[in-house]
Amino acid sequence: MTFKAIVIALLLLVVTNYSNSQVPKVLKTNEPLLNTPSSFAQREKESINESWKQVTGDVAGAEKIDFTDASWQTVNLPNTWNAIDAYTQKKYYRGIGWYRKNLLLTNKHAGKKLFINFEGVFLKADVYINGKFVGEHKGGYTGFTFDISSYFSVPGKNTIAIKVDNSKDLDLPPISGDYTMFGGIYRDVYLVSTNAVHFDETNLGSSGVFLETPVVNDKTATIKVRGTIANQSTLNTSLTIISKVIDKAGVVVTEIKSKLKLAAGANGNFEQLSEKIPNPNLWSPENPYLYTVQTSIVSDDKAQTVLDFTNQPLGFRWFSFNADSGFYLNGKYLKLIGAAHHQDYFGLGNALDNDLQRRDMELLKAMGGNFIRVSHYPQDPTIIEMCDKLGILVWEETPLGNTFYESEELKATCISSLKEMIRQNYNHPSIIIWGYMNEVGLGTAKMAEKEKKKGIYESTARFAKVLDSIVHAEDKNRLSTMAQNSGGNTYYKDYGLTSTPDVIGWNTYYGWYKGGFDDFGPFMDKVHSESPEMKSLISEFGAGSDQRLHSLNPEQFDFSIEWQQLYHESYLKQIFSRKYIAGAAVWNLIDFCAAGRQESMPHINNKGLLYNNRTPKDVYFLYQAWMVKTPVLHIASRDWQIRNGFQASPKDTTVTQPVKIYSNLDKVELFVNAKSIGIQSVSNGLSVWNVPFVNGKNSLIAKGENANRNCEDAMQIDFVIIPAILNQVKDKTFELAVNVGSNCFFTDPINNTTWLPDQPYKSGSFGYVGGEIFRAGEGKIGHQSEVNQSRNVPLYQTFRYGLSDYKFDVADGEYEVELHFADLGSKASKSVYDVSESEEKGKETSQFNVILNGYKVLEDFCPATQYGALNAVYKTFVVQAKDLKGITVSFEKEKGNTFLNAIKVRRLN
Ligand code: GCB
Repeated sequence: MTFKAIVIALLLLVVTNYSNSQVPKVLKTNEPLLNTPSSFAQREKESINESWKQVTGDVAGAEKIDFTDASWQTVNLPNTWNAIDAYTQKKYYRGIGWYRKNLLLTNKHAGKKLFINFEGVFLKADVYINGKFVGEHKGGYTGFTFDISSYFSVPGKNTIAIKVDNSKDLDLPPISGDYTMFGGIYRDVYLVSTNAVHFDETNLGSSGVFLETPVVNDKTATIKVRGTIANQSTLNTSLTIISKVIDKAGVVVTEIKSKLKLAAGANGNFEQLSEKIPNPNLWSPENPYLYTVQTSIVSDDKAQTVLDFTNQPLGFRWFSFNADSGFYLNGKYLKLIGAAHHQDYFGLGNALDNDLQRRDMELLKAMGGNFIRVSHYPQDPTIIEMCDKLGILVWEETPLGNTFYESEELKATCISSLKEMIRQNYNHPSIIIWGYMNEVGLGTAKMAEKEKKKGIYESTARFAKVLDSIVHAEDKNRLSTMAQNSGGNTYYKDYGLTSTPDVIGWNTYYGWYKGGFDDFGPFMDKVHSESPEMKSLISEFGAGSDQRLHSLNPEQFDFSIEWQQLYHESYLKQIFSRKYIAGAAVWNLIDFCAAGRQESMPHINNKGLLYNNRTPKDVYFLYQAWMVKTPVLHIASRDWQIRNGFQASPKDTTVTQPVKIYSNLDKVELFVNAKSIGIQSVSNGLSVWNVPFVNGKNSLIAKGENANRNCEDAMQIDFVIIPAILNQVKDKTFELAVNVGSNCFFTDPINNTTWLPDQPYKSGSFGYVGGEIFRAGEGKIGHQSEVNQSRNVPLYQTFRYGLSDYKFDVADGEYEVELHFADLGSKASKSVYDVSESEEKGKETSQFNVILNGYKVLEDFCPATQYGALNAVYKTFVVQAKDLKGITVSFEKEKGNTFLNAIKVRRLN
């Protein structure tokens, strides 16, 4: 082989010819890579993502060669048509869209077998080449490949047209879920060209080659390689199949050879078993050591041409779940701690490039995560490739959630997606469990007709058994799982769903949707004692948070950063103190698009440990403090850089507020404005400080004690002390804003105005008189619907109703009073989520008068009918405060209730 040929061969190895695999940058072997002079692999895999034409809507004749697509937009893949609307409206576009591309094939493609491979198209794809229908694929989260050799003109110009459909279709999973079902060709597309003899490209989108490790322990391991080879040539052929296991240094640690004869046009299977490999380097989160298995098809003639080859990742590891003592990897106890992951990014929808996918997994690893629930559906191949490389154990699942009903088509797609997922990802050592249902009884539980409900549970349970047996038939070495909702414990058990999969995942939201977070541990203990044989882990737990909301008195469902902190602090302790809980995946690693959801950030499910732009929230560092070995030090409530606090008495020059530090160090020292305020021990990753803030800038520096003194974290806080006696403030820039009916400070990120939490009126200060905090259901504060016409949605999602007055004991002068209203209580405002009927029933639409220092400023004021329920209404009035009587806003009920969402007073003169 000439030097040039060797270079070309190596380049081809690196650049073109592998799927989902760990390929050393330069393959060095301790023997010539291939022992034939003129041979190099005859396979090419080329991305064809560029310059597609795209249009939303169905267009007659769009598959035809001579169709004019000049008016369509030009896009590169990955692409979704919901990149904007899903983040701004509940009803984003779900329907048909078309993509077209011209592809010039040159002589190099002549005589090749050609395949088109899609990594993911949501939800249904009809593929046409040069006007002819090639095939259809159903299921939006798994890849698929078509043999298109006979459709293309080579050399020549070819037209690819894809009709994509993301319409809601009850026969296609996911039939339910809060996450956005973005439509489009949102993952990479490849043209694969092979020799006429090649690994089977049409085995459900897989590589056609499957690896197993029949023996694996710390002393020895063997590998089994099996697959199918297609002979699409017109000649009978004799082949040698060579599989080499190559370590990271490029050394071939074992080689297996076998023979296969294939008649013209025939497919044939092969299976190879290696010799024992001594002292395998075991794969684990600390040591994600990957070997490469390079399998080649070599012609048995004199030329010994390499006809095809593939590189697959190999990790030597074994694992087990124990109902009493949790999870073991390579014989050692390991608590699985990580997060679930959705796949969108603000402005891009689900069409992320591979760099962004890689970064998500790096962020999980940097958090100390050793576990991911790839949910609720298979994701980009890059995700699992990264889990292999970084040492993150994987639960991957197919997207049947909430409900199920007997439909042959639905069942068929669930089955095909499950098989595709398993075959496409079979070789990844990071994967340990396959899931096939999420909270599948939850939708059914709400059903009123008893018999119908029973029927659905029974058929769900029957179908779970079918899916479970498919998992085991496809993969004998991994386990099956299903996520169940803690609320459905009894029906899962009654219908046998709890005993169908090998491992049960529990989605538990105690402390968020219901109950307190301290109910979580006892719930798990109960489940464990009732079913001691059940192997369980926590597949979801989480609390929403919004960087604009902070609280010194956080409470359930207030979306404050501080409630999310408390929630995870508590869950981590409870999870770690129960060995039988094999592990836990936080819901969710990253805030994700849930178009139908409203809450504090409409269209976003904000239970992430990171914001959607991938900036970490405080709780990300709490996980680091528990999981990471290198020093971690983080001053928490990091988003809260503009704080306000009430002076306790007029002479005080400081206001004391708590500040948390997350760390894995034993002891931490905190300096406030350059003065140490002490040294504290850290327990469960946490230390809590009482920090005396001065008016104006405050610098906080945390330092590790002793050996870790060099470890430091700092933040600056602008603190505004609110005087105890307001009428002593003579400053004409005086302004006070209140988030009425809320326990939270709300900071408007655009102008930094902080709206204070509400308080009862205190003489000399301010506050409400009478009324109650609005709770939409089960004690949760506020309403979860989007309030329109304001960027400050959370400010309007809470209110106080039934109040008689709002008072400010301000100094004499002229003031502007801003009153903010949005009727949350009227029937018209019923939210799509969780608003209990009883709260809403029988309510009259609220109408009242507003009187400002004795003047009726709003008469027969009925925001819901005049402006629409859930619309922000904002009125300003000018008022004179005289004779030290301050400002009193009075509310006079006519119908329903009086209410107020926010109020601001601003001195004018
Ligand atoms: C669940 C679902 C998940 C939701 C989550 C939530 O139980 O499995 O898809 O996003 O709750 O945040 O409500």
